[in-house]
Amino acid sequence: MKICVHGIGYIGLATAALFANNGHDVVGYDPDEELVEELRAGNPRTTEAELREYVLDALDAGLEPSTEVVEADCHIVCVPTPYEADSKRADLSYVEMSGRTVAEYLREDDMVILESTVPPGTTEEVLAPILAASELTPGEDFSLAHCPETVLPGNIAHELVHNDRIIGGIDDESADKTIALYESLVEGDIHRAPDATTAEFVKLSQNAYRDVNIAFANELARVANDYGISSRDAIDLANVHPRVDVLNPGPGVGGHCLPIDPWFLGQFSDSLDLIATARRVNDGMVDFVVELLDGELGSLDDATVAVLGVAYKGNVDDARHSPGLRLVERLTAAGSREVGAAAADGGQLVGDVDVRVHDPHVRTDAVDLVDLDTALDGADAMVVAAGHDAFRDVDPAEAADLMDGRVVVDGFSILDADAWRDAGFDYVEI
Ligand code: SAJ
Repeated sequence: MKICVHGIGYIGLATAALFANNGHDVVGYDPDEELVEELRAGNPRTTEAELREYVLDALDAGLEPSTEVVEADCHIVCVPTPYEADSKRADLSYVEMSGRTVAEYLREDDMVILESTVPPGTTEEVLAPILAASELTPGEDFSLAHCPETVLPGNIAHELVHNDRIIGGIDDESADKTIALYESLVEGDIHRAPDATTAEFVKLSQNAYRDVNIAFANELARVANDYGISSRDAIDLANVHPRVDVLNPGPGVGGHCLPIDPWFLGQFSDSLDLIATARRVNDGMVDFVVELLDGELGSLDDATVAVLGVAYKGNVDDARHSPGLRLVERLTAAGSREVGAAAADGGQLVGDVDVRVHDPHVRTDAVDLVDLDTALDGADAMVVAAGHDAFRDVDPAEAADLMDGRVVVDGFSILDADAWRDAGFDYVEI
């Protein structure tokens, strides 16, 4: 089939590669000329080694990155759906723009598939009317379905092929055609949703489920701290029960999915309660880290803190919405230096915190990154804010030589606690 993938930034590129590696004639459209040039030169932006190989194979197989849309048997929309932080609503402008573009190129019997993560109702209520501007009728003259992506960053090449997929069409024939297409590509099972809105809802529910479960672990961590016990020990023991599986607490939830997608469930519903609370619990974990630091140091006033890790999770290079970045912001932001209770209620207002940031994987303009020794040199405290394996190798004796203070807050419980304590550190884990 001739396929046109709209948006080849991240998931779109992987999706375009999936189709090209399965013998389809694929054009990957993106208006970003630099991105298209880089791909044409054989330089995909990903740092995932397997995905890189997978994309290079696809380019060999004829995947054509392009700044031009083409007529195609199937248009797959993989554009971003950023969220508006204040309103917690999805910005659907890229989906709408893609819809208008697809409408210009649409022919009878073509297929249109939306893969972007969107609020329930988007395929039927937003995209279908825009595509109808082609003067073809959705569901009658062309098929339209939602097939959400589910790949885990860090393991994209594998999950792209092996994960189950959920597909919901705006009518039965749209679903049938889309299911047949994906069945020819993936090794996971294809599950038919009753309609496109359900497929959209399912994708958001999966991420909200994970977010709520992480919030539960995070709340346990805060409560355990009040009782002076280790939440990790407690969770390990709780999980021996056959029907209990508590996730891992940490300094918060980052990435472009979990901190955002749950809010999309509330785009056309007023019923979010637990899901919204979980979001706040997870976002509040950065304050918990600040409280721990403040408590261990006696005061954060004029302290020097080394933050290790601004990736949103371990061993990835993606810093979007990361707890590490939020922590840096929280420690340095002028208006947010109240620790614990608000200053007016007896809480303490801390002075300037000198924050040094190190991350071996991330490249970002959001913060100044320094090497490990520079970060630790003269620091009063060190915080592990991303679970990179590389941090396991930080030598406590060398850290003790460099640092002024002896406080370590381990957000992911990845350091060897005994080794750090033996080197004289006050070691605290979340
Ligand atoms: N995290 C914890 N504790 C845990 C697990 C995760 O604090 O026990 C944190 C991580 O450190 C990270 C955040 O949660 O900051 C999210 O990481 P993640 O590995 O749970 O998920 P993502 O965001 O990388 O990918 C998720 C996945 N969704 C689910 O697991 C339900 C992935 O399958 C989706 O494709 C992806 O969102 C997406 O694109 O929506």
